[in-house]
Amino acid sequence: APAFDWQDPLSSKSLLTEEEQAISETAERYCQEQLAPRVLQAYRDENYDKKILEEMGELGLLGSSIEGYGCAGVSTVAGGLITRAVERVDSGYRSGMSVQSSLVMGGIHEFGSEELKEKYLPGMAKGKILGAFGLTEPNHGSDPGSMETTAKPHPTKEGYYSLSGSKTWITNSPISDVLLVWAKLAETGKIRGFLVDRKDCPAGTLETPAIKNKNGLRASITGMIHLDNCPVPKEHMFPEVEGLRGPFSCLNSARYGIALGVMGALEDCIDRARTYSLERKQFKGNPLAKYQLVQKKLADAATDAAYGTLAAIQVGKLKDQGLATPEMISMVKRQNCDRALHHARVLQEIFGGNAVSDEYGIGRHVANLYVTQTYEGQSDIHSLILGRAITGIQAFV
Ligand code: TGC
Ligand code: FAD
Repeated sequence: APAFDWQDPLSSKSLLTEEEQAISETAERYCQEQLAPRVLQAYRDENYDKKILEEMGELGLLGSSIEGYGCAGVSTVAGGLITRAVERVDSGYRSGMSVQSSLVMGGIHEFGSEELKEKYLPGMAKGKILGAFGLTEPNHGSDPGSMETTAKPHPTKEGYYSLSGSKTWITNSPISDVLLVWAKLAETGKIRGFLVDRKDCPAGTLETPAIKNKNGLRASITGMIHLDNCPVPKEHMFPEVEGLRGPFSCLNSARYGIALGVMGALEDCIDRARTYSLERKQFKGNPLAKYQLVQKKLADAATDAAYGTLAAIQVGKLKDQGLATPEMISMVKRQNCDRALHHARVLQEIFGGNAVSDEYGIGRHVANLYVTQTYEGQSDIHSLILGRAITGIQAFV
């Protein structure tokens, strides 16, 4: 008779191919052996070790669903299982990887010229060239369509655009070699994607200061991008795509990765809370796990983790068949981030005062999961995307 597995209650594993299971195991092993031992200190020091991307590159974990250019070409679900393994350790480590893989490599692969793909993708797949994705601006977060960053023909350099403007809250920007910057072309007012290569930028035209003292995602590095008449070769503008379809197409993949990724963070919270509740005794030597209120917290969290995982696997399979809509991705991104944050906060209560110590890890997940609910479309924005699809009425403005 089958036995109930509290770590995979609805047997999501049975939906995976052998290759997907093998990729998941490789990623989980790397993350538990190599990332888990260093995350506490990294979080305390607010330090992101960029060697991590090289290590991931050696294992073929970067840009994993891209075919060719040194990438593994695995399924969307397999890519999601990688983000889940990384996020089980820390959302910040997953963030660094998502930006590299989905937002920048994915963008170059989908919209870049053949020359750009050949020039950048193999080095990025190895984690030797690091990327950042600049969409959000100080005055325009949920509404990137109102961005102020502009690109116009460079006044003195033939064959170059000149980019000016500021982006903020940009993952990896201080350590990035290439920055995918979205800017409005002055001639048309349309949004275009520009691949800014740091080594081509004269002094004073590109600054990427770090944003320090974050109270979440501290194991990831975040910064700004300041462009002051920065010269960018015309062939570094994505040739075909214009408008928000460009950045949002990249976001579809990254949002999918978050949907499965945060299930890893939630599962780690469940695992830690279960262990703690079995060990900690209160009232006549009983473990906390004996009390019904504690069991309900674990049951609620395990149920949403299992449902969220199944839903994300389903959307991944549809995506590979060309049958996924952006709204499906909004649904799993919103639901899984909201439920992961909610349950992490509830499970934190099981640790009592000890939850306040960073040694127990639960507070770190709570702080990180707030960020996952906020970036790549805050949950209320995804509600409006879904509401628009359900009613046909746009409620953003
Ligand atoms: P809207 O009218 O809805 O659309 C404008 C154009 O874009 C197209 N489009 C999409 N295309 C592909 N995939 C999608 N998901 C798409 N969503 C929209 C749409 O078809 C249209 O195309 P066209 O050709 O007709 O022009 O635009 P809007 O201005 O009304 O948008 C509203 C809204 C709220 C949907 C949108 O602005 C939104 O999603 N806002 C959230 C902003 C956001 O997600 N920012 C993410 C920044 S990057 C980031 O956070 C990285 S964190 C990384 C990490 O560390 O892990
Ligand atoms: P705002 O847009 O000001 O929204 C504030 C609140 O108002 C939200 O709750 C929102 O839902 C709500 N709201 C806004 N408009 C409406 C409306 N019409 N109806 C109802 N409610 C509304 N961006 C990048 O481009 N690249 C990155 O790599 C990146 N990395 C990030 C890393 C971190 C650590 C963080 C914190 C953010 C990152 N971001 C990045 C930015 C992120 O995408 C934005 O923070 C997010 O899109 C929200 O924008 P905002 O912070 O300006 O909030």
